[in-house]
Amino acid sequence: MKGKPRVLGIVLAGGEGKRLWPLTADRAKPAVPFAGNYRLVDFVLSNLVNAGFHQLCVLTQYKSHSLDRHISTTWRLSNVLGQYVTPVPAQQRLGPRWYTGSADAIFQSLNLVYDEQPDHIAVFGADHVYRMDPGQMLEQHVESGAGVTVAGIRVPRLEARAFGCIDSDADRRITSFLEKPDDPPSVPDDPDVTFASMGNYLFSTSALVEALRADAADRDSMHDMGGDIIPMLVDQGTAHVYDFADNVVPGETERDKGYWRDVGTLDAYYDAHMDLVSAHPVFNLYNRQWPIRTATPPLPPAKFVNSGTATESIVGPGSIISGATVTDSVISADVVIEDGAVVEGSVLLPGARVGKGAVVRKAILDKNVVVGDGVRLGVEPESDRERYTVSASGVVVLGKGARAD
Ligand code: ADQ
Repeated sequence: MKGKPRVLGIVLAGGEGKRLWPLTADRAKPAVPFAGNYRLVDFVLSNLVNAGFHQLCVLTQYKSHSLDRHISTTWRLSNVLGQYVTPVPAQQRLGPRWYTGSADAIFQSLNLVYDEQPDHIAVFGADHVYRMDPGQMLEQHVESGAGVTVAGIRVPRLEARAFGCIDSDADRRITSFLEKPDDPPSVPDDPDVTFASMGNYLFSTSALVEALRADAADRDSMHDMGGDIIPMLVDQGTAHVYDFADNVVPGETERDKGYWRDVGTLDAYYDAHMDLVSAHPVFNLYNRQWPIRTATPPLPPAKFVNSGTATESIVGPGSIISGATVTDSVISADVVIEDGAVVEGSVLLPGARVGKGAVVRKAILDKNVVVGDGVRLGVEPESDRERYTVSASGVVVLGKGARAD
């Protein structure tokens, strides 16, 4: 009888996330809080763990303290069953240099592969909000015998410049892979749609190790997974695509099936939050059959006093809404919004404070931001631009610990 294939999961979590500044001023992008309770990395880890992938390494580098701490305190699996989620900070094992790219990050960490000796390696990004059962992708990967299987999704062609763009034949073999092209190709049946890489890959171990070694010896390479390793395997004719549209996740609804967001920019981060707050949200955090996992701090329940209200909103534990009106917003844990304040279409991260009579509209307030009594944010665009970060679509963003007086 053939045993279950042994899979090592490698989560790439070393990215800087420059376009999410100021939320990434003090933390790695995968550690950015999301949806009240979570950090971005919780989505990929939940998908992998729910699918039974229980040997996972998370490669970190940039400002990784809060990410390392979150992973080691929250994601403790069973030692006795040989399950682990380990943060692996850059260690300079091959000399005094940091990771030069995502492929170099894995090349420098090959000791993890030699230790575990897996049959296959799942290399997944850490910056996306979605539900996916990677077990179904693994089945296709094993059956096809491909060196690598790349998860693909249809996206609007205009957004595809940020992605690897895939063309494949009837047997799902990738015939062309263009990393972030200026003029993305469209799918045959729709000129406005591109088939894009989700940045999630399943490799047979030997294909990955050989590709990484060849890449390390190539002085012209950028040592990037999407830019160098995947095109190399496409040229060798051994790369296949897995269509995310075929993925079936227990408990998903017609409405949230196929949901996947790259929250790489402030606007995308903001929009993905707005996808959570309606009565029938586009992304359903309440699917218990495929839970998004995390650990929440020991806080008391949320409290609403002095006729304070929150509608079409999520409110985290420990938060107090006192005589304030909150609509269309994500209020994380331990937030206080005081009497007469109005919060509309906003995202408040843990510990934010909004003073009496203040107005906060279309804003992101990072951890421990204090908005003083009577202050108005998102009301006068000119003065907001002078003092704060304002995104392309007009979201006002205050970084960790900032004060608006
Ligand atoms: P990007 O997301 O732009 O495109 P990248 O910036 O390399 O690619 O990030 C991929 C993942 O690797 C992220 O999770 C990031 O945190 C991590 N990462 C980046 N640099 C790293 C480093 N030096 N060390 C460790 N981890 C690092 C990729 C693919 C595209 C695909 C999109 C989908 O290259 O083909 O379409 O993801 O979002």
